[in-house]
Parts: sequence; C-alpha cells; structure tokens
Amino acid sequence: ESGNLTFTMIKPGAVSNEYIGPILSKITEAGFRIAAMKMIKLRTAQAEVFYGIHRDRPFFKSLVEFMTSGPIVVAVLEKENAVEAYRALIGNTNPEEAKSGTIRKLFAESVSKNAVHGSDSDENALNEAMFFFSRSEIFTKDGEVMMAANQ
Ligand code: DAT
Ligand code: MG
Repeated sequence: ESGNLTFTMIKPGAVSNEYIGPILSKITEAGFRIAAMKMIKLRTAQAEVFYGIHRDRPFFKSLVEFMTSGPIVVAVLEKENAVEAYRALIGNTNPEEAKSGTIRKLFAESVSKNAVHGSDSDENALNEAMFFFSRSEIFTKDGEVMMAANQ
C-alpha cells in the first residue's frame, strides 16, 4: 500500500522568480493538503547530505551550489498515493521533456534549475520530511505522521 505523504522543495530559482504562490496554487488545486511548510536556506553540508545519492554525478557540485544559492520552501504534502501523484504533477526532471501543465513545464528554467523537488518513494518521502521537520511540526489530516512504508 502506498503512503499519503510526500516531501517537496520549491528551489531557489522558482523562489527568486516569485513562483512560490503559483506553485502552491498548482499543488492545492491538484488536491494536496499542506501538512508542513517553511522557508529556509540550505547550508552546503545539508545540501550535500540531502543529495548524497548523487555525490558521484558530474552535476553534483553545481547542484549543491544552486540549492544553496538562495532561500527555498520545504513542505510536506498529503494526498492519497502522494509520491506518485506528486511526481506526475511536477513532471519530468528535464522541463523540455515534461508534459504541458506540469509544474516543471510551467516554472522550470532548465534540468538543473527545475523549480521543485519531489520524493521518489514512500521511504524517501518520510526520510526527507524528517530531515527538515520534527514530528510535532507535521500536521496531517488525522494527526498521524507515519506512512505505510515505515510501519
Ligand atoms: P528528480 O529531481 O526528478 O528526482 P534526480 O533525482 O535524478 O531528479 O536528480 C536530482 C536533481 O539533480 C534534479 O532535480 C536536478 C539535478 N540533475 C539531475 N540530472 C541532471 C543533469 N543531467 N544535469 C544537471 N542537473 C541534473
Ligand atoms: Mg530524485
């Protein structure tokens, strides 16, 4: 069974282009609840840990530099089948390949400045949410923070 939570970031380029409001509108219009949200600036060490899986990729250094270049919005989103539904809403990693109407098609500048992050599994969604929020900062509909993947 799939979980009801996913984790997202509105990345620096989208924040500096004043797309926070439009992106949050797309998210809520698509039926996601905002269970947690805040605006922060990532430190280099945090970005390196968050994107640690990409450490050996050629774009890793520029990815960390971009993600620490300005404030971001981090949020936990709630909806049935949240991870898959949100990946569909944001579209392909490369905005040139993203379907029309997706958040990346609408708001991304390039594959490296692609407007938003979305978790790729229930397990990662929970880990990513807990990287930025404590349990008491996540307000789900029924008050439960745990997802199926972690039970
Ligand atoms: P996603 O964010 O769609 O899950 P990913 O996990 O493969 O994509 O990569 C994480 C981020 O790294 C991605 O949002 C932007 C950056 N990135 C990925 N592939 C890239 C590439 N070929 N060139 C530059 N940046 C890239
Ligand atoms: Mg990813």
